[in-house]
Amino acid sequence: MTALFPALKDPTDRLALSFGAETLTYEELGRAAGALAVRIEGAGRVAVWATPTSRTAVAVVAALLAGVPVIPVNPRTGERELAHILGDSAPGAVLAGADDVLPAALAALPRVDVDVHGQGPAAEAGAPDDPESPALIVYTSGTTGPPKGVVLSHRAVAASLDALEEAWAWTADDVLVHALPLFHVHGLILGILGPLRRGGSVRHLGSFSVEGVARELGAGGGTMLFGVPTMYHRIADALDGDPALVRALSEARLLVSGSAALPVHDHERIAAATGRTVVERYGMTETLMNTSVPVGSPPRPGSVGLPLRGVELRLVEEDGTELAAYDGESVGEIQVKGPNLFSAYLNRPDATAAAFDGGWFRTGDMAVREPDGYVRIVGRKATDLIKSGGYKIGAGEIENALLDHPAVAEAAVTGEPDPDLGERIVAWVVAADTEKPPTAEELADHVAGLLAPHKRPRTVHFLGALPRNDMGKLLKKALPAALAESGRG
Ligand code: MCA
Ligand code: AMP
Repeated sequence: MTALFPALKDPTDRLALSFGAETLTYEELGRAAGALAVRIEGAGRVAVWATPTSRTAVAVVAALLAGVPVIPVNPRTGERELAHILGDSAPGAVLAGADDVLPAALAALPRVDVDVHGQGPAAEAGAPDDPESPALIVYTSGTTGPPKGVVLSHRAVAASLDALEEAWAWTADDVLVHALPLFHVHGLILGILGPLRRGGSVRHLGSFSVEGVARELGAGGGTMLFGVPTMYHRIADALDGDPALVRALSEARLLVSGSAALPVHDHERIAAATGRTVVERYGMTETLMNTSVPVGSPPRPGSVGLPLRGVELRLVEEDGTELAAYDGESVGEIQVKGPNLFSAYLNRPDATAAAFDGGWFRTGDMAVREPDGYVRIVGRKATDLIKSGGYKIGAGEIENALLDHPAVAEAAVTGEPDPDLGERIVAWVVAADTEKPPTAEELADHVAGLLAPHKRPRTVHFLGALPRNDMGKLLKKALPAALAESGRG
């Protein structure tokens, strides 16, 4: 395979990264990452304290150059989730900024400070001896149990980014604007490694704001925007009465949404105000990118487009039969094959084996195919997986965290439709002492502290008992009726 970052081979003073006032040219990035790569060679795996800063970008590029697998860590990860990630992935060191304050579990590891102005020998371009060697281990939630570490190879990263180059006509002239977190595939692999692989540049906003998008896409010179549907929803809400935002979006070359479905209503509001259509692409931590609406094709709100180069996609019925129909109505589970796929779940051969059906990866997403091959996602197999703000969250991990609160006797978690977040986490709780139930805020803080703030329940309902069948199995569908009956709804 080619080097991951060809632009670091003969680096120029072109802008590579900008995080607010902090900017790095390819030459500066090459020197900083080159210096850091030398320091971490042979470190085994490294955890990266993935703040939305240039340090994270430099640390990840350095590790990839050194052939050291990276575990990006959400700086807001709660204690239980962090303990699981560190126990499972066993990093040999943590890379963080000199002034970052790390939680005890990470502070116990050998620490390597990331100096974004480090002066090393110019970096190698980053061609691993073995393309199958692990590049990143990204943790992702399942329906039950703690998150699993998805091992992504150099081959998978390069293949997926190069397929997007073709689908989006993505070049070194592109300036990508985004505000995504840097501990998931969307923000880190697509949003940072993507522009760097093309030799283009990225302007990261630090945190999402509609004003920031207008500023960086407009006068800031941005040509592309990546976001989750919640961000596009907030943009759509703001378009009326914000001519600068309308102009910035109208002038952008490409607006891309992913990580969850962008409602047709938001597609339409953006198209009506700006004349631009948002392109949707469909991916997953385990598969990186699978499909996209190709740039320049007619608008298709509600569709995630066609399989990307190298990706084979099929729909499979419940009984395992492959669907032949391209009729826009026969629903099957999406299964995929291709060079974009992950290598394995770390330390979980059982889960890895269960995720495949004769070489095809079972995505758990349900879809139909239109006569021209366009894929439309219509649902998800597992109701216990929630997508909130573009984050995948397992109901089971939140239920377990809630049950660990001394004032909680029983707990169930569901995802309810939410106009802003797509789905909102709702907790249904039986208090240990029904006379003195905990507050909703207390429970949200408890979950945020153990797992992560984005996993906290946004609504908490208190019930006298959870609805169960004769076998004692929880009936999640009956929760709203139980609440109405209890007179508390
Ligand atoms: C609130 N906060 C708390 C608590 N409540 N902190 C601790 N305890 C609490 N009880 C803090 C938060 O940390 C945050 O701080 C602030 O309050 C607001 O948090 P929140 O309400 O969660 O923010 P939001 O408004 O709901 O965020 C919307 C968002 C966010 C910006 C759209 O959901 C987001 O960034 N989503 C991106 C998800 C993503 O990248 N997914 C990719 C995975 P502060 O304000 O300081 O931040 S999917 C993927 O990778 C696949 C491959 C794909 O297809 O893309
Ligand atoms: P994650 O496990 O966090 O990587 O999330 C992957 C999941 O996000 C997929 O299995 C889909 O359910 C969902 N997803 C990603 N992109 C889209 C999209 N454009 N439309 C609908 N769902 C999407």
